[in-house]
Amino acid sequence: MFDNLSDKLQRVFKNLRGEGKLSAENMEAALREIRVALLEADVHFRVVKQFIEAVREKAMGQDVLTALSPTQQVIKIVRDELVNMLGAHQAKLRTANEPPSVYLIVGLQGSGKTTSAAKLARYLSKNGHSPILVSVDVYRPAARKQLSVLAKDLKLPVYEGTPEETKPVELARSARKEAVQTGRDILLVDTAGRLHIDDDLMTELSQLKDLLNPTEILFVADAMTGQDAVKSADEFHKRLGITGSILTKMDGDARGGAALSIRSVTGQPLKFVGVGEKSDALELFHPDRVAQRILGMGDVLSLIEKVEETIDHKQAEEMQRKLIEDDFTLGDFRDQMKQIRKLGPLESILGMMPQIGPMKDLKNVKVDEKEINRLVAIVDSMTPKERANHMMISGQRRKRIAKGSGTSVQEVNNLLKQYAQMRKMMKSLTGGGGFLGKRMAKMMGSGSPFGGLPFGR
Ligand SMILES: Nc1nc2c(ncn2[C@@H]2O[C@H](COP(=O)(O)OP(=O)(O)OP(=O)(O)O)[C@@H](O)[C@H]2O)c(=O)[nH]1
Ligand SMILES: [Mg+2]
Repeated sequence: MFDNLSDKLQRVFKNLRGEGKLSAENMEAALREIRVALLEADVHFRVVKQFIEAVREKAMGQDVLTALSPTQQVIKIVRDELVNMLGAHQAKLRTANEPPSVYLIVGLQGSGKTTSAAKLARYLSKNGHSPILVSVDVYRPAARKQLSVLAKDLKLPVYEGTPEETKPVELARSARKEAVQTGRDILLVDTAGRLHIDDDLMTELSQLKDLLNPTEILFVADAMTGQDAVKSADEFHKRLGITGSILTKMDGDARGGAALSIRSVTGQPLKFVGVGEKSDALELFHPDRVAQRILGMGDVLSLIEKVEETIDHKQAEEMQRKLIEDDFTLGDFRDQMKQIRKLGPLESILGMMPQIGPMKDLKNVKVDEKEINRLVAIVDSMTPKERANHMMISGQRRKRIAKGSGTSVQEVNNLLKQYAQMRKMMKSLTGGGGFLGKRMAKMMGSGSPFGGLPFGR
């Protein structure tokens, strides 16, 4: 998402480093380039202006220019300013003193309100809350149904309303009553969107605000709409007073400008980002981590958290034991690939790696997730005996396996080769530490073909 910006900033720093001594002149040139990079990433011009001024002021200070490693200092200044611009701290959701806390979800049509409401409910229930949902979108016929379906999938309660309740405020009032009666501590209110901000929409939202006295008014913005998202966030804030934003579709190829501007323009923090259509594709927004990522320093913390969350520790330990005892079969190879696949889109994982040293080239690695599925299919087509001992797989059997998995003999051969390579490499990597944490980093850094995984350039 921040690829272009990230590339450009890193080039600026590289050039600065190449200059040897840092001077007011080459610092000015660097600032100009940073400015262009930010504008090209679609960051709001006012935010860019503020940013550049803040960096200039700090970077032109005497001690920076004469410091031992001036470029390092400049990078640190840019990093700190990025964090500042993004909101300094991870902004938590607030809760009311007396439950239920009401979160009003607002935004333009199609921005992702309903999806985000469901994602938030899931997130909250996983974090010790008991949310209930209600849709007050009485205009689009399928809107309320959409939320009900999502909630049912998540096994979370939703207030469906009665046939008599045709107005948003009526639905909201009853939903809150229901929340109190059923002991739910958070009520998520999904509202209707409009193509453009209009008075009707704002009046309706104001009425809901007056009625519910929400703890959070979360503005949902579609990152793909770039500056339009920022502009409407600003307008919603002026008319309604939002308390934070959720930026959706960050998994798309948006240039990231909205993410970088929305906090500065509204003065309200970006709390979550949506990174996919599924209910679990919601992430807390960490300004410092995102800044690190933009500067190519990687987001190792998020990566570790993700691995921790996803990896089955028992299985990882078992895997480790097998590796040490040289007992790592094709079946294990398959299971490991499945685990890695569970981590989510591999590109997003690689994006969290620091872009330094041997890892720098990782950015250009193309990950073919279909390829992983094919490999899994090949191993699935083997007999348990074959999975335990790959040496017994004859040419004839390779043909059958290829047929059974809808692949070619060549692909089967390749997989067996990769597996053999992986075993060899694993043998040289045995030792203490978490399996997919340290190991994965080592595997990647070693310049090996990703432990036989289907990563190509
Ligand atoms: N890729 C991706 N798609 C998303 C994300 N969030 C929402 N979507 C998709 O965007 C589309 C619109 O989402 P909705 O949640 O229905 O949007 P809405 O704001 O409720 O729309 P209205 O109720 O019509 O105003 C759906 O197809 C969602 O699956 C996201 O983070 N990533
Ligand atoms: Mg909706």
